[in-house]
Amino acid sequence: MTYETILVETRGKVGLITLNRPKALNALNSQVLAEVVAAAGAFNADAGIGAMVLTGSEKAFAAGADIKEMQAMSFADAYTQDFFVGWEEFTRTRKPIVAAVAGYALGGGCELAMMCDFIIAGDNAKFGQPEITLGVMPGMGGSQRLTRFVGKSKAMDMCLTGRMMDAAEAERCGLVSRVVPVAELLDEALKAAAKIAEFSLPSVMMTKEAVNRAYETTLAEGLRFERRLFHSLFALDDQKEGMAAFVEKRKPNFTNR
Ligand code: CO8
Repeated sequence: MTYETILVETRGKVGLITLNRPKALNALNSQVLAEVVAAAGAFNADAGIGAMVLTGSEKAFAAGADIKEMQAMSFADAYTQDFFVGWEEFTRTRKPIVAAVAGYALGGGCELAMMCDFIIAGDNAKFGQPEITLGVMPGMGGSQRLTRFVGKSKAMDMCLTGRMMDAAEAERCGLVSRVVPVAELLDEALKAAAKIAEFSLPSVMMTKEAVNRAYETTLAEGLRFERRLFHSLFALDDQKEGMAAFVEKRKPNFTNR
């Protein structure tokens, strides 16, 4: 597939997707959606890839859904097309995706970052759900995922006032896993993804599945689910290899089997 709104590269075992609509601050239109979903799907299916990084530019990760595309849409259009439902496919990507966020991550941009598995922020990052200022509300998960990340009070504050949160506040409240100088952001995110890609892919994928399950079920069910996955990993050569390597004081050689 030829991409026009994103750049797609591989760095070793890491798939790198860069949102690339600089004139619109990476606003997310239907083409961006189709291309990001296709690129993530292709990396997911590629046996040579163990993890991905999704990033934007230094000025904007993404300044939201494309307001110009949505502006004239009627209720019937939005409802019958189930506008933007395609992003759900992105959230079903089974290999880990690290969001590297610099600059604006607003509206759908903040929601897209939250669809990734964790967020590393540049120190100039600004997060917000400003949909209320446009006469609408979050529509790609902001009211639900942001609330789970930061709790009700701050999510209400963000969604009802439309104010932006800087990187330090985002780290303090658990929206991002770490903040790094913006000049080092991509390297740090690639390093984190490369580290993940060194591990046994089945254990990486099950770990992602288990952490995500914590958001969808009770503690008792989640613990049972985790234990079943944990037991199942003992069926793999990689468990034998990983533990043997520790005992023999050498690096493991995982084969994803
Ligand atoms: N959509 C379309 N174009 C945009 C967007 C956007 N979200 N954001 C910026 N742009 C465009 C501007 O229109 C401008 O284009 P042009 O040069 O042609 O006028 C260009 O990008 C540069 O932007 P600015 O000149 O405004 O740049 P500034 O540095 O002055 O300001 C801001 C940067 C503060 C980020 C400002 O651009 C801004 O406020 N942008 C809009 C932010 C916003 O409201 N985002 C939320 C959008 S709504 C949303 O995401 C809903 C998600 C749910 C949808 C799901 C439906 C089911």
